[in-house]
Amino acid sequence: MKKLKFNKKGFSLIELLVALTILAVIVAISSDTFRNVLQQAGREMGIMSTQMDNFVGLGMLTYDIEHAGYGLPQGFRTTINYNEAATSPASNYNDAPSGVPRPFVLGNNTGLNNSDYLVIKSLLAATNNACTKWTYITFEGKPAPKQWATSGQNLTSGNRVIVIKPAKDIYSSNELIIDADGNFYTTFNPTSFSSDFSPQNQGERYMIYGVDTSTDLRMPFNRTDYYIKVPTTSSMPAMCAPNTGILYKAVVNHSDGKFNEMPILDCVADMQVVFGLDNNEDGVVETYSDDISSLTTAQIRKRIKEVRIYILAHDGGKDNSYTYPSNTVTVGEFGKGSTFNLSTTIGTGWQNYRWKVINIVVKPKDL
Ligand SMILES: [Ca+2]
Ligand SMILES: [Ca+2]
Repeated sequence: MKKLKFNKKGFSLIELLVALTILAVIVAISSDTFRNVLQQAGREMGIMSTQMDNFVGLGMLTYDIEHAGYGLPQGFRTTINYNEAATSPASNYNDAPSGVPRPFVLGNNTGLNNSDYLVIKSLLAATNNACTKWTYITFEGKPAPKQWATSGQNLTSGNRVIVIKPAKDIYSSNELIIDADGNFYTTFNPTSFSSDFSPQNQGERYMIYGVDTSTDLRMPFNRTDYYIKVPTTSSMPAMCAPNTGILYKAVVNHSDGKFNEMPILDCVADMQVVFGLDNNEDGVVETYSDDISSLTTAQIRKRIKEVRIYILAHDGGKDNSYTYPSNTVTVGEFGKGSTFNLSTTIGTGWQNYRWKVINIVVKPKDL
Protein backbone atom coordinates (compact mmCIF):
# COMPACT_ATOMS: atom_id res chain seq x y z
CA MET A 1 0.00 0.00 0.00
CA LYS A 2 1.28 3.39 -0.90
CA LYS A 3 2.10 5.50 2.09
CA LEU A 4 0.48 8.91 2.17
CA LYS A 5 2.87 11.77 2.67
CA PHE A 6 1.75 14.87 4.46
CA ASN A 7 3.46 18.21 4.41
CA LYS A 8 4.65 18.99 7.91
CA LYS A 9 2.70 22.24 7.85
CA GLY A 10 -0.47 20.58 6.54
CA PHE A 11 -3.32 19.14 8.54
CA SER A 12 -3.01 15.82 10.28
CA LEU A 13 -5.91 13.40 10.06
CA ILE A 14 -6.80 14.18 13.67
CA GLU A 15 -6.84 17.91 12.97
CA LEU A 16 -9.04 17.36 9.95
CA LEU A 17 -11.43 15.21 11.96
CA VAL A 18 -11.63 17.87 14.67
CA ALA A 19 -12.28 20.56 12.06
CA LEU A 20 -14.97 18.44 10.40
CA THR A 21 -16.61 17.74 13.75
CA ILE A 22 -16.70 21.45 14.58
CA LEU A 23 -18.15 22.17 11.15
CA ALA A 24 -20.79 19.47 11.65
CA VAL A 25 -21.76 21.01 15.00
CA ILE A 26 -22.04 24.47 13.43
CA VAL A 27 -24.24 23.09 10.65
CA ALA A 28 -26.35 21.21 13.18
CA ILE A 29 -26.80 24.29 15.36
CA SER A 30 -27.93 26.38 12.43
CA SER A 31 -30.44 23.84 11.16
CA ASP A 32 -34.14 23.82 11.94
CA THR A 33 -34.04 20.26 13.15
CA PHE A 34 -31.46 20.95 15.86
CA ARG A 35 -34.05 21.46 18.56
CA ASN A 36 -35.85 18.27 17.58
CA VAL A 37 -32.58 16.37 17.90
CA LEU A 38 -32.02 17.97 21.29
CA GLN A 39 -35.48 17.00 22.46
CA GLN A 40 -35.11 13.38 21.42
CA ALA A 41 -31.63 13.17 22.88
CA GLY A 42 -32.92 14.88 26.02
CA ARG A 43 -35.50 12.16 26.52
CA GLU A 44 -32.87 9.47 26.15
CA MET A 45 -30.43 11.26 28.42
CA GLY A 46 -33.13 11.61 31.05
CA ILE A 47 -33.50 7.86 31.10
CA MET A 48 -29.88 6.80 31.11
CA SER A 49 -27.65 9.67 32.03
CA THR A 50 -24.41 8.41 33.45
CA GLN A 51 -22.10 11.02 31.98
CA MET A 52 -23.25 14.25 33.53
CA ASP A 53 -20.85 16.67 31.95
CA ASN A 54 -22.22 18.35 28.84
CA PHE A 55 -25.47 16.45 29.03
CA VAL A 56 -27.73 17.41 26.17
CA GLY A 57 -30.36 19.02 28.38
CA LEU A 58 -27.78 21.60 29.32
CA GLY A 59 -27.82 22.69 25.68
CA MET A 60 -31.58 23.24 25.86
CA LEU A 61 -31.30 25.20 29.10
CA THR A 62 -28.53 27.36 27.63
CA TYR A 63 -30.53 27.95 24.44
CA ASP A 64 -33.67 28.90 26.40
CA ILE A 65 -31.77 31.36 28.64
CA GLU A 66 -29.97 32.92 25.67
CA HIS A 67 -33.25 33.55 23.91
CA ALA A 68 -35.37 34.60 26.91
CA GLY A 69 -37.49 37.54 25.82
CA TYR A 70 -37.32 36.74 22.09
CA GLY A 71 -40.50 37.98 20.36
CA LEU A 72 -42.05 38.79 23.74
CA PRO A 73 -44.50 41.71 23.76
CA GLN A 74 -43.27 44.68 25.81
CA GLY A 75 -46.64 46.40 25.79
CA PHE A 76 -50.20 45.88 24.63
CA ARG A 77 -52.16 48.06 22.21
CA THR A 78 -55.35 47.71 24.25
CA THR A 79 -56.50 45.77 27.31
CA ILE A 80 -55.59 42.12 27.11
CA ASN A 81 -57.04 39.11 28.86
CA TYR A 82 -55.09 35.88 28.53
CA ASN A 83 -54.44 32.62 30.37
CA GLU A 84 -51.16 31.00 31.31
CA ALA A 85 -50.14 27.95 33.38
CA ALA A 86 -53.23 26.26 34.80
CA THR A 87 -51.92 24.49 37.88
CA SER A 88 -49.74 25.25 40.89
CA PRO A 89 -46.82 25.72 41.36
CA ALA A 90 -46.46 26.84 37.70
CA SER A 91 -49.39 29.23 38.01
CA ASN A 92 -47.55 31.09 40.81
CA TYR A 93 -45.30 32.52 38.10
CA ASN A 94 -48.04 33.67 35.71
CA ASP A 95 -48.21 37.20 34.36
CA ALA A 96 -51.73 36.45 33.12
CA PRO A 97 -54.40 37.74 32.84
CA SER A 98 -53.10 41.13 31.76
CA GLY A 99 -49.47 41.58 32.81
CA VAL A 100 -46.64 42.23 30.37
CA PRO A 101 -44.76 38.89 30.35
CA ARG A 102 -41.46 38.80 32.25
CA PRO A 103 -38.67 37.03 30.34
CA PHE A 104 -37.42 35.43 33.59
CA VAL A 105 -39.33 34.57 36.74
CA LEU A 106 -37.64 32.77 39.63
CA GLY A 107 -39.16 30.79 42.44
CA ASN A 108 -36.24 31.21 44.84
CA ASN A 109 -35.73 28.06 46.97
CA THR A 110 -39.32 26.93 46.41
CA GLY A 111 -38.63 23.46 44.95
CA LEU A 112 -37.40 20.03 46.07
CA ASN A 113 -34.68 20.37 48.76
CA ASN A 114 -35.15 24.18 48.54
CA SER A 115 -34.02 24.18 44.92
CA ASP A 116 -34.93 27.01 42.56
CA TYR A 117 -37.75 27.03 40.02
CA LEU A 118 -36.85 28.87 36.81
CA VAL A 119 -39.42 30.21 34.33
CA ILE A 120 -38.39 31.43 30.87
CA LYS A 121 -40.77 33.27 28.56
CA SER A 122 -39.84 33.61 24.90
CA LEU A 123 -41.36 32.50 21.62
CA LEU A 124 -38.43 30.08 21.23
CA ALA A 125 -39.10 28.39 24.58
CA ALA A 126 -41.53 25.93 22.96
CA THR A 127 -40.58 22.98 20.82
CA ASN A 128 -43.09 23.25 17.98
CA ASN A 129 -42.41 23.83 14.30
CA ALA A 130 -43.82 27.35 14.07
CA CYS A 131 -42.14 29.14 16.96
CA THR A 132 -38.79 29.66 15.26
CA LYS A 133 -40.40 31.33 12.24
CA TRP A 134 -41.23 34.97 11.62
CA THR A 135 -41.98 37.38 8.83
CA TYR A 136 -43.40 40.87 8.40
CA ILE A 137 -46.18 42.66 6.61
CA THR A 138 -46.05 46.21 5.23
CA PHE A 139 -48.88 48.65 4.56
CA GLU A 140 -47.90 48.64 0.89
CA GLY A 141 -47.59 44.84 0.63
CA LYS A 142 -50.80 43.80 2.40
CA PRO A 143 -52.67 41.49 2.45
CA ALA A 144 -49.61 39.29 1.72
CA PRO A 145 -46.81 39.01 4.30
CA LYS A 146 -43.20 38.77 3.14
CA GLN A 147 -42.34 35.29 1.85
CA TRP A 148 -38.78 34.00 2.27
CA ALA A 149 -36.95 32.41 -0.65
CA THR A 150 -36.28 29.25 1.38
CA SER A 151 -39.71 27.69 1.81
CA GLY A 152 -38.74 25.91 5.03
CA GLN A 153 -38.35 29.28 6.73
CA ASN A 154 -41.91 30.34 5.99
CA LEU A 155 -44.82 30.18 8.39
CA THR A 156 -47.54 27.96 7.00
CA SER A 157 -51.25 28.48 6.60
CA GLY A 158 -53.00 27.79 9.90
CA ASN A 159 -50.05 28.58 12.17
CA ARG A 160 -51.06 30.69 15.16
CA VAL A 161 -49.14 33.94 15.18
CA ILE A 162 -48.85 37.14 17.17
CA VAL A 163 -48.29 40.50 15.49
CA ILE A 164 -46.03 43.16 16.96
CA LYS A 165 -45.68 46.79 16.04
CA PRO A 166 -41.95 47.44 16.56
CA ALA A 167 -40.75 50.10 18.98
CA LYS A 168 -40.17 53.52 17.39
CA ASP A 169 -36.84 54.00 19.14
CA ILE A 170 -34.83 52.62 22.06
CA TYR A 171 -36.91 54.66 24.51
CA SER A 172 -40.24 53.11 23.57
CA SER A 173 -41.60 49.56 23.72
CA ASN A 174 -42.90 47.31 21.02
CA GLU A 175 -46.65 46.75 21.07
CA LEU A 176 -48.74 43.61 20.67
CA ILE A 177 -51.61 44.11 18.23
CA ILE A 178 -55.01 43.22 19.69
CA ASP A 179 -58.13 43.42 17.54
CA ALA A 180 -61.46 45.05 18.42
CA ASP A 181 -62.80 41.76 19.78
CA GLY A 182 -59.86 41.41 22.17
CA ASN A 183 -58.09 38.69 20.14
CA PHE A 184 -54.35 38.87 20.75
CA TYR A 185 -53.35 36.42 18.01
CA THR A 186 -54.48 35.42 14.56
CA THR A 187 -54.23 32.51 12.13
CA PHE A 188 -51.54 32.84 9.51
CA ASN A 189 -52.52 33.12 5.88
CA PRO A 190 -49.67 33.65 3.41
CA THR A 191 -51.77 35.37 0.74
CA SER A 192 -54.60 37.06 2.64
CA PHE A 193 -53.47 38.08 6.12
CA SER A 194 -56.01 39.44 8.61
CA SER A 195 -56.59 43.15 7.98
CA ASP A 196 -57.20 43.72 11.72
CA PHE A 197 -53.59 42.66 12.29
CA SER A 198 -52.09 44.61 9.37
CA PRO A 199 -50.56 48.12 9.31
CA GLN A 200 -53.03 50.96 8.97
CA ASN A 201 -50.66 53.69 7.79
CA GLN A 202 -48.26 54.20 4.93
CA GLY A 203 -44.70 53.14 5.65
CA GLU A 204 -45.65 50.92 8.60
CA ARG A 205 -44.29 47.41 8.99
CA TYR A 206 -45.58 44.88 11.54
CA MET A 207 -43.64 41.81 12.70
CA ILE A 208 -45.42 38.45 12.56
CA TYR A 209 -44.09 35.73 14.89
CA GLY A 210 -45.09 32.06 14.92
CA VAL A 211 -46.17 30.82 18.36
CA ASP A 212 -47.81 27.43 17.78
CA THR A 213 -48.53 25.28 14.74
CA SER A 214 -52.31 24.94 14.98
CA THR A 215 -53.47 25.20 18.58
CA ASP A 216 -55.40 28.29 19.67
CA LEU A 217 -53.23 30.39 21.94
CA ARG A 218 -53.92 30.87 25.62
CA MET A 219 -51.08 33.39 25.92
CA PRO A 220 -49.21 35.60 23.42
CA PHE A 221 -45.87 33.85 24.00
CA ASN A 222 -44.32 30.49 24.83
CA ARG A 223 -43.12 29.47 28.23
CA THR A 224 -40.83 26.80 29.62
CA ASP A 225 -40.14 25.96 33.26
CA TYR A 226 -37.10 24.18 34.70
CA TYR A 227 -37.46 22.43 38.04
CA ILE A 228 -36.50 19.33 40.03
CA LYS A 229 -39.26 16.92 40.87
CA VAL A 230 -39.71 13.34 42.01
CA PRO A 231 -41.97 11.88 39.30
CA THR A 232 -45.35 10.62 40.41
CA THR A 233 -46.25 8.44 37.45
CA SER A 234 -42.98 6.55 37.18
CA SER A 235 -40.55 5.84 39.98
CA MET A 236 -37.09 7.32 40.24
CA PRO A 237 -34.23 5.45 38.55
CA ALA A 238 -32.83 2.88 40.99
CA MET A 239 -29.30 4.29 40.70
CA CYS A 240 -30.31 7.65 42.17
CA ALA A 241 -29.49 8.56 45.75
CA PRO A 242 -32.39 8.96 48.20
CA ASN A 243 -34.08 12.38 48.18
CA THR A 244 -32.82 13.32 44.73
CA GLY A 245 -35.17 14.07 41.86
CA ILE A 246 -35.20 14.57 38.10
CA LEU A 247 -34.50 17.90 36.44
CA TYR A 248 -37.28 18.67 33.97
CA LYS A 249 -37.80 21.10 31.13
CA ALA A 250 -41.54 21.62 30.85
CA VAL A 251 -43.37 23.59 28.17
CA VAL A 252 -46.79 25.06 28.94
CA ASN A 253 -49.35 23.69 26.48
CA HIS A 254 -51.51 26.28 24.77
CA SER A 255 -54.41 23.80 24.73
CA ASP A 256 -54.91 23.36 28.47
CA GLY A 257 -52.19 25.28 30.35
CA LYS A 258 -50.68 22.03 31.60
CA PHE A 259 -47.13 20.84 31.05
CA ASN A 260 -45.40 18.86 28.37
CA GLU A 261 -42.59 17.56 30.58
CA MET A 262 -39.20 16.39 29.35
CA PRO A 263 -36.74 14.81 31.81
CA ILE A 264 -33.27 16.19 31.16
CA LEU A 265 -31.12 14.94 34.04
CA ASP A 266 -31.53 12.19 36.63
CA CYS A 267 -30.35 12.08 40.26
CA VAL A 268 -30.41 15.84 40.85
CA ALA A 269 -30.25 17.09 44.43
CA ASP A 270 -30.30 20.86 43.89
CA MET A 271 -30.46 23.59 41.27
CA GLN A 272 -29.65 27.19 42.11
CA VAL A 273 -29.95 30.25 39.88
CA VAL A 274 -28.00 33.47 40.37
CA PHE A 275 -28.51 36.56 38.22
CA GLY A 276 -25.74 39.02 37.36
CA LEU A 277 -27.41 42.44 37.58
CA ASP A 278 -26.46 45.78 36.07
CA ASN A 279 -28.43 47.89 38.54
CA ASN A 280 -27.32 51.31 37.30
CA GLU A 281 -27.81 50.24 33.67
CA ASP A 282 -24.31 51.20 32.51
CA GLY A 283 -23.72 47.83 30.86
CA VAL A 284 -21.55 46.38 33.65
CA VAL A 285 -22.70 43.81 36.23
CA GLU A 286 -22.13 44.98 39.80
CA THR A 287 -24.31 42.70 41.93
CA TYR A 288 -25.42 39.09 41.98
CA SER A 289 -28.88 38.23 43.18
CA ASP A 290 -31.16 35.25 43.61
CA ASP A 291 -34.25 37.42 44.01
CA ILE A 292 -35.64 39.30 41.01
CA SER A 293 -39.19 39.46 42.33
CA SER A 294 -39.08 43.24 42.82
CA LEU A 295 -37.90 43.97 39.26
CA THR A 296 -40.36 45.25 36.67
CA THR A 297 -40.47 43.63 33.24
CA ALA A 298 -38.53 46.57 31.80
CA GLN A 299 -35.89 46.30 34.56
CA ILE A 300 -35.50 42.56 33.97
CA ARG A 301 -34.78 43.34 30.30
CA LYS A 302 -32.29 46.09 31.04
CA ARG A 303 -30.51 44.73 34.11
CA ILE A 304 -30.09 40.96 33.76
CA LYS A 305 -26.76 40.50 31.98
CA GLU A 306 -25.84 37.01 33.18
CA VAL A 307 -27.70 33.95 34.35
CA ARG A 308 -25.65 31.46 36.35
CA ILE A 309 -27.00 27.96 36.92
CA TYR A 310 -25.60 25.50 39.45
CA ILE A 311 -26.84 21.93 39.40
CA LEU A 312 -25.89 19.40 42.10
CA ALA A 313 -26.22 15.80 40.93
CA HIS A 314 -24.30 12.56 41.16
CA ASP A 315 -22.54 10.74 38.36
CA GLY A 316 -23.27 7.01 38.13
CA GLY A 317 -24.85 4.97 40.93
CA LYS A 318 -23.88 4.15 44.50
CA ASP A 319 -20.29 2.98 44.91
CA ASN A 320 -19.40 1.67 48.35
CA SER A 321 -15.69 1.81 47.52
CA TYR A 322 -15.96 5.56 46.93
CA THR A 323 -16.05 8.25 49.61
CA TYR A 324 -17.10 11.80 48.82
CA PRO A 325 -14.78 14.12 50.78
CA SER A 326 -17.20 16.63 52.33
CA ASN A 327 -20.72 16.55 53.68
CA THR A 328 -21.51 20.06 52.47
CA VAL A 329 -21.41 21.35 48.90
CA THR A 330 -21.59 24.97 47.74
CA VAL A 331 -24.22 25.22 45.02
CA GLY A 332 -23.81 28.84 43.98
CA GLU A 333 -21.36 31.74 44.10
CA PHE A 334 -21.06 35.29 45.43
CA GLY A 335 -22.79 34.28 48.67
CA LYS A 336 -25.94 33.31 46.69
CA GLY A 337 -27.38 29.87 46.11
CA SER A 338 -27.15 27.19 48.77
CA THR A 339 -24.77 25.32 51.01
CA PHE A 340 -26.17 21.88 50.46
CA ASN A 341 -25.90 19.50 53.39
CA LEU A 342 -25.55 15.98 51.96
CA SER A 343 -25.63 14.12 55.27
CA THR A 344 -28.89 15.69 56.45
CA THR A 345 -30.68 15.95 53.08
CA ILE A 346 -29.58 12.74 51.35
CA GLY A 347 -29.13 10.66 54.51
CA THR A 348 -27.44 7.29 54.92
CA GLY A 349 -24.95 6.49 52.18
CA TRP A 350 -24.61 10.09 51.00
CA GLN A 351 -20.82 9.74 50.83
CA ASN A 352 -20.93 6.80 48.39
CA TYR A 353 -22.05 8.90 45.42
CA ARG A 354 -19.87 10.92 43.04
CA TRP A 355 -21.40 14.36 43.61
CA LYS A 356 -20.72 17.10 41.10
CA VAL A 357 -21.83 20.67 40.63
CA ILE A 358 -22.48 21.60 37.00
CA ASN A 359 -21.98 25.32 36.55
CA ILE A 360 -23.00 27.31 33.49
CA VAL A 361 -22.91 31.03 32.82
CA VAL A 362 -25.19 32.29 30.07
CA LYS A 363 -25.52 35.81 28.68
CA PRO A 364 -29.07 36.44 27.44
CA LYS A 365 -29.08 37.86 23.89
CA ASP A 366 -32.72 38.74 23.32
CA LEU A 367 -33.66 40.85 26.34
CA1 LIG B 1 -31.98 30.03 45.34
CA1 LIG C 1 -23.63 48.56 36.19
